[in-house]
Amino acid sequence: MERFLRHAPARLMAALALHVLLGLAGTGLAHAALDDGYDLWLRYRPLPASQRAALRSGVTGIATPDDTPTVHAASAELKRGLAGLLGRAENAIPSLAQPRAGSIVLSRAELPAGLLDADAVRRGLATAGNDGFVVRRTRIKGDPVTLIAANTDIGLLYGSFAWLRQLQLGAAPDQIALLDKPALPLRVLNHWDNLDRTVERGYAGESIWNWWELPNIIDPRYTDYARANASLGINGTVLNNVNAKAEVLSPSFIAKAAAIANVLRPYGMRVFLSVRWSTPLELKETKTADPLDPLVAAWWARKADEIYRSIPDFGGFLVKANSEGQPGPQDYGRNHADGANMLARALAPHQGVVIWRAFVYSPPAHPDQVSDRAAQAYDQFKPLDGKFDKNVLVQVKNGAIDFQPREPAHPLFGAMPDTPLMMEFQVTKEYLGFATHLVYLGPLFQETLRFDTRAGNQSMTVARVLEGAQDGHVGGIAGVANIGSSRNWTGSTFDQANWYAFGRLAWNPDLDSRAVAREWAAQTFAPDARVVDPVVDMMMRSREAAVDYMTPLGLHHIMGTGHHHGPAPWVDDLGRADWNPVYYHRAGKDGIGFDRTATGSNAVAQYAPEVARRFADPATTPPEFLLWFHHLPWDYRMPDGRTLWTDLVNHYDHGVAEVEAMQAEWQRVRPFVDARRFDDVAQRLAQQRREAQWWRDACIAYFQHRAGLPLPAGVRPPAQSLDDYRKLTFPFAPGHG
Ligand code: GCW
Repeated sequence: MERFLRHAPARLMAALALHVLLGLAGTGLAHAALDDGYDLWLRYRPLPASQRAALRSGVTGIATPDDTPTVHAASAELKRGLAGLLGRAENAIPSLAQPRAGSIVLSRAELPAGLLDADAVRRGLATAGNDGFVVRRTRIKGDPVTLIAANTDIGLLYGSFAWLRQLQLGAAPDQIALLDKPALPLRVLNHWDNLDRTVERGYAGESIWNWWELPNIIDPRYTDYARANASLGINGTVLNNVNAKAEVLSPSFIAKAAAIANVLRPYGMRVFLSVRWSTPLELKETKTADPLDPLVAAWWARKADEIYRSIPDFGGFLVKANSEGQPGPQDYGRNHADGANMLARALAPHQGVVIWRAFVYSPPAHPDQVSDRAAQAYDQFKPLDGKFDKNVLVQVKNGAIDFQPREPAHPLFGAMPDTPLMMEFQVTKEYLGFATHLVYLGPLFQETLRFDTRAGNQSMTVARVLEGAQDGHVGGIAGVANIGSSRNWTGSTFDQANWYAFGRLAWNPDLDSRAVAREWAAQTFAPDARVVDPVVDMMMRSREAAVDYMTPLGLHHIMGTGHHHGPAPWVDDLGRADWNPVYYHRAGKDGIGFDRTATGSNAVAQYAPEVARRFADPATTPPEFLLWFHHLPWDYRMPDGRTLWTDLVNHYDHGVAEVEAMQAEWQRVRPFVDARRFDDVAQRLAQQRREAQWWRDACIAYFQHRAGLPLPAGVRPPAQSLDDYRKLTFPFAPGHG
């Protein structure tokens, strides 16, 4: 503390003084003056006195069925959490051989004798499956207890975390009754982490995997990573970048991955690896990488055996093939199914899976013959529906271009009834302001998961598609991680919320993103409406704000070349036409937007007929997708009578105004948030405000130049000339990997 105070800048000191003045010291709010964000949402700060008293009598000890590593992790977490919430030492909460009055009882399969409502619990467990749980206040032989029951060890761990979450949210201990289970079996993080510890599209320091020091040096952070993920129900992690190196399958890297797997295993997390298609060829162990060559298949089978000897519960392979220059089966005239199935057969004897990415788009055969990038994944994969082996999942990005601030759901969802699909979201904010901008992604995830594909002419949301509602092929959900070596894991406090929201929606895709934001804010700051209300309000307007100041009305991919930082709608000279922003917005004298209707690329026809009909007509296309599907004249009339040009400019202005509103809201929480995090967020918001203005100014300057129109009345002209914006370069922007 003293050391901190000596070095604390004046603003921190002032905020600390304010905490003392407001009498917040000792309430758990001011306690957080030193909060560096490491604890994430698992902070377990002391509850207010009245709640502490209510909880105390129910925490006389923890009775567990046995001490398997996972049960041990559950009881350790309960001790840590309860000690924190009660302001006690962990050893004040003993492990018990038998339940006693006021104890917490973990019960797997066999329910304790003398349980009051055993039948109700049994009914709950009958529906809880492998990962679910039942939590309730009840009695054993007359003694009051908190029962956490599940069919498996991991269910007990998830139930423990769920109970602790309720306590952190301020729920009365005797009111908590939970019955929950995940909707999807595979809930996986994808790390785009390279073996040299750089992270592609990472904005939170280096990779958390210290590959160099592994396998003999184990960073305790790996355990905290596992705890955080298990608290959400995330049950798998792909350790390395999909732009994979052959070396990841060398014996030394398998040993490193095995060391990580050993740490993660008790927390129910399985390890996966991204593999490079041409690995055996590059390691010079085969003469080709043709999937139909028996020697190639035999190599992969041997490699799988080798991996499973070190990692018996290895999850499987994630593959980016024939995409953005990566090698793949098409190099040998084979298709994606040929490639995926060959790997699947190597993994099948070990119950492993292949997750094959559908993020593919090819360079045009002739420069003047550019096909629509948005249509290509569907064109390549739709014909392969039903051709994949049982242990293959096809992983589809949420939209057909690339993790833009807004995209309509990918047309492959609903179009592959005979193939289990994985959703791929990007939790790291490659196109949404890196870790600088506060953009809560919950609404983005929710929007896609609730998109109604109308597959089979019936209501069929993307979430139901993933769950296998179409034809019983159950898929999963993946999130490209935003986690790194920074002390607060994600580079900024609010980016922790995106990890949190991904995990919660992976568990239950029907959760409401606002409710998830409330949970996160209460655990991350304090369960106090004076903090939670303004914070949640900021979060809920943040994504739309970013869409407005970056790419309103369905615009997309107009970011800076390579790093994707800032606006660059003018770029028209890249190696491939479909990498240029001008290809995506097509702004000219005649109008703006990408015609994906029958008069253009007709990508709209890839959606189910009802959806396609709606998107084919500008009058029935939701305004937020207007320029995604249509090329329209600048004087096109929007529903409220304004011209498209005026509406576009107004959106840009609104985006900037929203960031200002977020800044004002953040000021309101100043008395209730520790000085360190308060200051960091305030600085990031100020930078977001500057960058939003830059986006707005540069885009308006450019589109005005293309349209040749005057600015709508009352609109402030951009601060600088178009040329000034065009000249900006960012050779050292992060995330290149
Ligand atoms: O979003 C783009 C990124 C690439 C990424 C690629 C992909 C890992 O700009 O950095 O590569 O997508 O998803 O494969």
